[in-house]
Amino acid sequence: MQHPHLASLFPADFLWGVSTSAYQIEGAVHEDGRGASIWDQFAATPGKVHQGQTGAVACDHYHRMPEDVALMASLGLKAYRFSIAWPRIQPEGTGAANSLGLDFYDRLVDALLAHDIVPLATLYHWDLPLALHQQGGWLNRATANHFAEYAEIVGRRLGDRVPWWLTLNEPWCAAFLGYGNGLHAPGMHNTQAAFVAGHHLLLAHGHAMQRLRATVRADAQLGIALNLNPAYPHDNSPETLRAVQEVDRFNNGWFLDPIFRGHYPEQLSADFKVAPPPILDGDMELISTPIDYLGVNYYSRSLIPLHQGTSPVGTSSATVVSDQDGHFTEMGWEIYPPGLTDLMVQLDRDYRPRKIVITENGAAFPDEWDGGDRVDDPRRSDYLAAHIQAMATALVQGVPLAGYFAWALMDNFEWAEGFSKRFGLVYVDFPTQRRIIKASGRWYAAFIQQQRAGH
Ligand code: IFM
Repeated sequence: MQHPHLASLFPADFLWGVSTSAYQIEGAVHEDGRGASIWDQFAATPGKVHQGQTGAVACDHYHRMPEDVALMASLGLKAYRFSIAWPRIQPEGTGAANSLGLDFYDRLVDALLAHDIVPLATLYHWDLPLALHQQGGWLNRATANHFAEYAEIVGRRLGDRVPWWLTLNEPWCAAFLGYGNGLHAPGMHNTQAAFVAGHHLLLAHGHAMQRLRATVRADAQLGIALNLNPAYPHDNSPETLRAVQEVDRFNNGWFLDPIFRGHYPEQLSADFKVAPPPILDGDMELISTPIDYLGVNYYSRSLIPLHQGTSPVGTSSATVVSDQDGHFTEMGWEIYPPGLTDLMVQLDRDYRPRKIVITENGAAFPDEWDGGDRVDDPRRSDYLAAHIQAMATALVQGVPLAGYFAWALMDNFEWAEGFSKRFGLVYVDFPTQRRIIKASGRWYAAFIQQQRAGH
């Protein structure tokens, strides 16, 4: 084990886990009364997903859940982050709960607890019920009210046993990729719409915070997971430094400011060149309902080139240049562990979250399986080790870090990239659904084991 000292830097109760989300792993899209989601429709639309792939089967986790939980236990994981599919719970997004859908998550939670694995549940990881989309989706304020009912249903059923909750996963992606540039479901291309959707997602978060608080165990920790992406200047010209601030508002402030400060960044709608979001009385108070912890999904940074008189916002590929000496994952994302330390320190200084949990961090590489029981992925182990080290550096500077969840437990449906990008610590041979623990999975298991042994 290469990092004995590193493991000892973390407190005994630090949560070491892995993450997944419902549509990316479950499959079984027509089973037990599940309704359709915007991702079923989007993936079925030609040209939207790599090779027309869909999540219809994915990792078949819906049927293989007990063995997947046993696999996690064999890795010695302390925690598991999963998401609940809203269309399994309310097939049309409103009305009575589908008990078969709730039963699945009930069994999952019990299986985790039976193996001493702490469950962390995300209410929304992008699979909006299609019926709600047909009524306007996140452009319709009523969707936030429907989300409140859904949160209450789930809170009542699982809230006695699930100690960690996230309302939304990455609302930036749901709003901007879904409504702004159309790379994700529902595939709309309209910057103003992204801004409106973002506001309604935040309202849904605020409602869900309150409904969960009223229904789940008193010691439960409630939060939201944001994908945050620190921006760095490529040169020191005033134009570039201004562009860095603009990108930072777009990437980070758009969701951080309303949640922690109760208002949007002042310049945001000007940056977008759109009207301000549709804020009604009481919205910002609801959105800034105090959270117990901030979930941070960190993968990379943005390196901002010179923007002469043009706005970098909304043209994400044009906002980033490559560091020629950089290393990149198969997603084309630069591997930049110091960005995680910087981000943690800045968040702590600027927003003072009570706790931070890294709810996602990981890398896609073109892993190869030899048909036996080995998949060698040294770059992924290095990626994890470097980011865990970066977290330790933040921890010793006083950042209140409470957990780390590697993305992902296993290879899965990577949205518009289909199955072409493998993020798992466990390899999935999709034709046979065989799972093979990668070398990085073994590395992570050994690291956790060592951390346990040190306390
Ligand atoms: O697979 C996604 C996940 O659903 C959300 N965060 C980023 C991951 C990798 O792209």
